[in-house]
Amino acid sequence: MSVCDEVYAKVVEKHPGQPEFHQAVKEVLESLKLTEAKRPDYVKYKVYERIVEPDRAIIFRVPWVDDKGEVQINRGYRVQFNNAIGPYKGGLRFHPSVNLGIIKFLGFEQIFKNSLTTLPMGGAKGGSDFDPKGKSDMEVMRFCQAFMRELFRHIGPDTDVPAGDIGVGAREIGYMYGYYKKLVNEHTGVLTGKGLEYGGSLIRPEATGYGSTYFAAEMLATRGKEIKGLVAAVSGSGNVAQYTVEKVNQLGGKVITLSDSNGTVVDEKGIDAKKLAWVMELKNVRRGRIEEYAKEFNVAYYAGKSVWEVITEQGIRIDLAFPSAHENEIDGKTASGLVKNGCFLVSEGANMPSTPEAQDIFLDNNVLYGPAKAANAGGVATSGLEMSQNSLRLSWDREEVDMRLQKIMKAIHKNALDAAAAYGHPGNYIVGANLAGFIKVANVMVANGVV
Ligand code: NDP
Ligand code: 2IT
Repeated sequence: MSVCDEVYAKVVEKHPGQPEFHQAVKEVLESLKLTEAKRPDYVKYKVYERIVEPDRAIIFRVPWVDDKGEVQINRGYRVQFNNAIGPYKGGLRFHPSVNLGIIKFLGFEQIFKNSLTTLPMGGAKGGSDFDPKGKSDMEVMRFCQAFMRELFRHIGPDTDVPAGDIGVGAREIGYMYGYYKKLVNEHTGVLTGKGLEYGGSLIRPEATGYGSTYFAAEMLATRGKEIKGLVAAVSGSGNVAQYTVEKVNQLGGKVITLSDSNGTVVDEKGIDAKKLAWVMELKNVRRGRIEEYAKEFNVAYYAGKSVWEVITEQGIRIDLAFPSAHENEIDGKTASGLVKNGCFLVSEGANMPSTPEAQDIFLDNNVLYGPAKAANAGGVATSGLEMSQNSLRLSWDREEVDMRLQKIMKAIHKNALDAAAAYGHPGNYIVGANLAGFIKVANVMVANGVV
């Protein structure tokens, strides 16, 4: 049995009932096995054992009062996973499905993703089982303040810098930042994704979707292809999905799908800039459902179906897939459906959107498969650029930030490809991203001793 196999068995035993965490760890350890023989120092320093155990996991009660005057109790989390290469960094997710296992899987992935960005950031994640859907702005504000009332003592610009994720966007970051400032009496870069007027960075809202599209373009270039003229399916209709559509359009592609947790729309004519502006108003201002798109533009709506089920069941031809909603949204069946319907590239905007079975199907069918920790790293990379600007006390213009983002996505793509080739798996971006992300962190964990 390899060391990594033993470590995985222990993780399953010591973290029961956390299947998403097991899934994320298993995929990474499969890749890390390749380093065991070459790096006896990693074995000696027990880097594999140490990297799967969070530095700390903070769980707290979040009591708040709703508009009816009733007391509500949610649970808050912050898992600070690894700070070998920089302060803890990673988003906050507000969604009823949040539990400790979900936050641990996301925090674990973040270690390698953040390392890949080339910037000095450790890995963390947090959030709550609070559901912002259907809540008034004042309720969301009171929740955010209650959440920060505990979180503030665990974070700081050189300690841990949270940001957004599902259910946490500009509004929530604004309320949390305002309350942090009130509590600590400091105006610092303690959160990213801030509004432009109080320390935010241009391009941060766009960065995850733009980044996963840039990553797709890099993968296509290895086969002498470009996005221009290709048909894409995007899932979700939140932050990542919206800016993926924008960038695919700008690069001359056509996006024909969007979804939310209620269903999927298919618009064969393409979701152009005008329709996208309508979606942004629907989702970010009115906070409505994607079903309204079907009525507004007279296209098909599939209630209760994911984008991937609709493509599979309706036999819709696509070239590119950008899963941008949530974990495990593509399973083995729909992965086969995608391949059957012409899909030859998957660039993951969401975190861990493909099940292990789906990943195997993509690899077996020579699909250009860009795993989340590489493909969606543009978001946290631009958070890193926001931190740099906060430290410098100046702001870069759009062109400067976008140029840096593009450079980072190119570097991630190259480093992943190089690592995959160096360890005998050319073209396998899963192995490449895991190893390129890991080696930097592991070297520091050896250099800094057993801490
Ligand atoms: P948003 O909250 O802005 O949007 C999420 C979208 O996904 C919504 O359309 C939502 O539908 C849908 N969705 C979420 N959960 C489910 C579910 N369980 N079933 C069906 N649909 C669901 O989040 P983001 O766009 O920020 O995040 C999307 C993904 O991208 C997540 O996996 C996140 O971790 C990842 N990511 C985000 C980054 C960022 O910078 N924001 C960076 C890197 C990755 P509904 O409104 O109905 O819930
Ligand atoms: O999953 C992710 O990388 C994010 N939600 C963004 C994290 C960040 O700190 O910008």
